[in-house]
Amino acid sequence: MVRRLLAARAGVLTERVAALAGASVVVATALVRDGRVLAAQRSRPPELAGQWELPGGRVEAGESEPDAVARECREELGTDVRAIGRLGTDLPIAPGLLRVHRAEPAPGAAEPRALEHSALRWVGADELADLDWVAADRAVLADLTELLTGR
Ligand code: 9L3
Ligand code: MG
Repeated sequence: MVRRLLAARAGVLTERVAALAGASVVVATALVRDGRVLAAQRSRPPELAGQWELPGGRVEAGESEPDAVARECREELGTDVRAIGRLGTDLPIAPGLLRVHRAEPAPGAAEPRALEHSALRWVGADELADLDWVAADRAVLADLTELLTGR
């Protein structure tokens, strides 16, 4: 409980420091359905093309992170999701920090489509290691495994 409180405080602090420093926050979505997470294969930029990621993008000014998750999933996947909490810790990336949010499909949501990615794939815990993940997302694989297996 105390640890969770401290972690939450630390999260708020990093967010404020990042905002003050002008660093951008990028959200990534761990969309889970039937025990699998949705992985998306990047189509750009050339140095990341072909690698897999948790879909998402930059949080816009004045936008909450859960709203950014929902907007990015509508833009990139053409589907509605609900963000339901953080997964793992803040991960340093070139433009600032990456924060992963767990999400579930909104009721009646359309099947995700690769509107900006090269491909999509629902991945089970035992297949996570098979994908060539972008470096930042590799750091969240242990947390993802825990999430998918309930351990
Ligand atoms: N990024 C890394 N892992 C992710 C996401 C969604 C994004 N799971 C990095 C790649 C880009 C930057 O964050 O350098 C912004 O992402 P986007 O707007 O190009 O998707
Ligand atoms: Mg994106």
